[in-house]
Amino acid sequence: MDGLPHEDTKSVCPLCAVGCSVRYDGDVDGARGWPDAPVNTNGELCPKGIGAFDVFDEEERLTRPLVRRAGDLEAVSWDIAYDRIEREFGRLIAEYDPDALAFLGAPHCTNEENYLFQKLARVLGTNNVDNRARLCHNSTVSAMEDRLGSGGMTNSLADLAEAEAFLIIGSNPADQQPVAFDSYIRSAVNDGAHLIHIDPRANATTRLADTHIAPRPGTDALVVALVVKTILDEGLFDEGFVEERTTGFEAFVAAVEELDFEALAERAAVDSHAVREAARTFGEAERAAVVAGTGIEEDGHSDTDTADALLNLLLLTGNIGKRGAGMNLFRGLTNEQGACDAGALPHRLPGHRSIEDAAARAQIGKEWGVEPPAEPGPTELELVRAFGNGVRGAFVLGENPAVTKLDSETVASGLDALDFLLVQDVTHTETTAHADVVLPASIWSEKSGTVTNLDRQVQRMHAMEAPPDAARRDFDILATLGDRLTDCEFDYDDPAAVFAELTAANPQYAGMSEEDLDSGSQRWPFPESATAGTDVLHRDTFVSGERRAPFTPVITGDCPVDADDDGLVLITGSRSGDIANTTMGGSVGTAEKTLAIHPTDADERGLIDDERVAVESACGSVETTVEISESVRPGTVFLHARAAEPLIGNDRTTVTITKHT
Ligand SMILES: Nc1nc2c(c(=O)[nH]1)N[C@H]1C(S)=C(S)[C@@H](COP(=O)(O)OP(=O)(O)OC[C@H]3O[C@@H](n4cnc5c(=O)[nH]c(N)nc54)[C@H](O)[C@@H]3O)O[C@H]1N2
Ligand SMILES: Nc1nc2c(c(=O)[nH]1)N[C@H]1C(S)=C(S)[C@@H](COP(=O)(O)OP(=O)(O)OC[C@H]3O[C@@H](n4cnc5c(=O)[nH]c(N)nc54)[C@H](O)[C@@H]3O)O[C@H]1N2
Ligand code: SF4
Ligand SMILES: [Mo]
Repeated sequence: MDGLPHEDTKSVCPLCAVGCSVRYDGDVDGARGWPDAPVNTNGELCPKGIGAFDVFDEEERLTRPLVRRAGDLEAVSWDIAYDRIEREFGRLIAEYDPDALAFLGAPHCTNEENYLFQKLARVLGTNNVDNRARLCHNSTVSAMEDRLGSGGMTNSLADLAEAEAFLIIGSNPADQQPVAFDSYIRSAVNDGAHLIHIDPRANATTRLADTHIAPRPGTDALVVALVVKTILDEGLFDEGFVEERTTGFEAFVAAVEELDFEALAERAAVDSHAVREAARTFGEAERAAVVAGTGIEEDGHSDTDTADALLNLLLLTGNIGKRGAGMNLFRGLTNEQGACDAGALPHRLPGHRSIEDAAARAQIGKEWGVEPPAEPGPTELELVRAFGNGVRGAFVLGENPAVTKLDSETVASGLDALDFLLVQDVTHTETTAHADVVLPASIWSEKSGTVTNLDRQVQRMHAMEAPPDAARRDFDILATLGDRLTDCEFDYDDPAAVFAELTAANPQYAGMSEEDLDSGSQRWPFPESATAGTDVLHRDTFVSGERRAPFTPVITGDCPVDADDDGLVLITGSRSGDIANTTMGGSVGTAEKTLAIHPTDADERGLIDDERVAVESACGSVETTVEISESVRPGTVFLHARAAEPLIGNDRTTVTITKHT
């Protein structure tokens, strides 16, 4: 290879879930889009996307399979590596049972790869398969699944441009999903739509907002309940929708009436007037949309209070099942949606069908020759917690749990306690350091297949170059492992053959074909009879099959909001789930390493701008530079997620700050 990708081959940007189309046009300066692409319809790319071909440093690539011998990882042939995996997996299943294995997969990988990955796990006899989509948006997806029947973004990016009001909460799309923000939301706001931003910190998204509400971290559910209370008090709700499409309204109203507006506003430390104004803006709009991100998932906890409060708001105002509205989860990684659609989830088969659905299991079983087990597996975090204790062997596909799951010490000792760890990655990571076998895989530009973006569009990737040296495509590795480790059919010529099987196993993809995808995208649900997928979900009935969705209780319970006397609540953001900012890029920029602190808190501690300080939490400490800023609220400090890593435990973090001596 000449080191550069082939010109004019089309693929999908690997750097976030917006799913912009990219190609290499021979210009060494970077990737390009093209007009009429499915998402970036004017051919626009954000600066990150333009650099998509430079994400991986060739020097750092894994190019040979590695096997641990006498403590060291040694380069070996593929056959030797496969033999070792076959032996170890076989031994663990014989000595324990298939549930002694865990499979952590892979929003950086394609739909076909995730499908093969979960098929491998299930054919071996375990539902211990999950992917890190869980970590980013767990509570929002669970709340949506429970109440609406689907965790998928309810609307499309294109129809969001019709919204008259946006409520963006715990999300900073101006920085994190720039093309979605600039091409769809910014244009609507420029045309007169309102933008309400709820975030304890002002960021790039706030610049476009007409209202910014900065609650105490962790009080979002409460603030949304106050918005709901105003809408009810002022009669701004959609009576017709409530009557026809919801249940539990009376009990809900009774609970909201009980709320003491001023006391709760004080608890969240928000301005009552601003909350009421925001409620009027949202309630009076004909079409109003919620955009939610990882900020309402802080703590890694799985409670769904905020997501439930937001769904209550949307049901109350009739903003579900129509254009320019809905619950729009702005996902993070390129194929986070697709990894879930393909079944890399412990409780779901391909197409989000419950693992407990006997008919679905039987249908899949007919295709595979072996039925998947009926018992749902644990979640990714539960699996990681069980490393070395219940879980004896793990297969990690394109993840870096040593850094990104739980606190790093717990994970490191768990990884060491495993009898056998297989990692399939493109580079050395903190996780490969614990591995028994490392398989050198492929990056996005070396592979073909499909990925599914945040607004449910399936798009096709085409390989532009070959993997370096002895590295292989993820797809080929997974097919070989399936062949070697199981008695089932894993003999696929190419990703198209797997996509055909996936569309048979996943009713939401039924009727799609890789060939048709070449001329654009196809959106799920895509029933075979239709010529196009559904852009707005829940129109006449909810995906759950029900005509009505329930209101849920209003939760205003204790919020873990205050630090003790000297402490400050740490908020993090600019979460780096992507390859550029984490393993490959290695570090955050200098500007992002600063600790944003409010002038009042800085004064109290005698801190000045650019001063070096130590920030300490119960888990660890980091050194950083002070940046006095009104972008954060008093009582909180902000640090880039990557820089904050040593400080984060399993709960909301409070920190103390001392001058560096
Ligand atoms: N401390 C901390 N924890 C976090 C976050 C944080 O910022 N800080 N962010 C959270 C978020 S939002 C996310 S999404 C997760 C991310 O969690 P992870 O996904 O575990 O983190 P990454 O570093 O993106 O790991 C991805 C790995 O996949 C490899 N890779 C990339 N492309 C391919 C491919 O095509 N094939 C294969 N086989 N490997 C590939 C990369 O080299 C990298 O090692 O972490 C969450 N947890
Ligand atoms: N450039 C770039 N883009 C990316 C990524 C990347 O690494 N780099 N990663 C991708 C990935 S994997 C993901 S998951 C997405 C993440 O994208 P976002 O979900 O937008 O993630 P963040 O910027 O980490 O956090 C969003 C906001 O949540 C706020 N927040 C913190 N605590 C609270 C709280 O209690 N309440 C409220 N309301 N807000 C709070 C933070 O201040 C921050 O402004 O970005 C994707 N896009
Ligand atoms: S918005 Fe996301 S998908 Fe689009 S170019 Fe930027 S990083 Fe790539
Ligand atoms: Mo993420």
